[in-house]
Amino acid sequence: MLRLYTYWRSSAAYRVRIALNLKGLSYESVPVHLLRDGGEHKRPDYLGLHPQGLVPTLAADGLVVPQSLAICEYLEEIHPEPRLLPGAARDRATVRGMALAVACDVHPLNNLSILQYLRAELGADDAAVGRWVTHWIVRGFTALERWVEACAGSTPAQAQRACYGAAPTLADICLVPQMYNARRFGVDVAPFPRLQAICRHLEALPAFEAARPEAQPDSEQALASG
Ligand SMILES: N[C@@H](CCC(=O)N[C@@H](CS)C(=O)NCC(=O)O)C(=O)O
Repeated sequence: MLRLYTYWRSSAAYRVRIALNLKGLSYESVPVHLLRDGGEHKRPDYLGLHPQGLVPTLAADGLVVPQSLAICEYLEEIHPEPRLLPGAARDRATVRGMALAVACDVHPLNNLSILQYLRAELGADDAAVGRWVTHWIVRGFTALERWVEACAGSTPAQAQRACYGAAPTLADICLVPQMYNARRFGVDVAPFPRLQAICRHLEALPAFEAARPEAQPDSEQALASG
């Protein structure tokens, strides 16, 4: 049985939920609340699973895998279909590049502990934190919008339903949660029409719909409705 340590609003966990759903793998969700009691991810029992104290973590048959992209690649290797990475090495390189552009160069800068540090250690107020988050998301999305457009090449526009081609890949698994973050932080995403169109299309697919934060059993919405 696959067990996913997750938090409904965590975009890194959202990536893994999409990957599991796309591959049709059932899993048990173990909620790790990032805010309650100072953060359940900082407890010794969780640190025993994930030395960095971040979500998500995947546990399966005695194996424990921290880091969302390592988890997605592990799932890809043990359940190759449907593919999250294209068949040709050159296409895989592009998809991995796009995924890393979000996962390494955008997402960490709007992560909870970074924003807490800005507030507590550097004295940033809400407005400054908002400017910080917006700056890094806009910078990352500007590049990704251009990159996705360049990759569209000669394919008809409707064939480019995802970041790279028609089918969802690891790049989309990173983009959709980051778009969720952008909206949540009130970032104006109008300058990114391609990224928006891709997200609209993907968010309607069952695998993405079931992975969205508000659909999780530990979401504020789910807990409020009992
Ligand atoms: N690179 C990591 C990032 C994980 C990460 O930053 N998780 C966030 C939630 S999206 C977290 O646990 N934050 C807790 C904190 O910053 O204290 C991954 O892809 O798994």
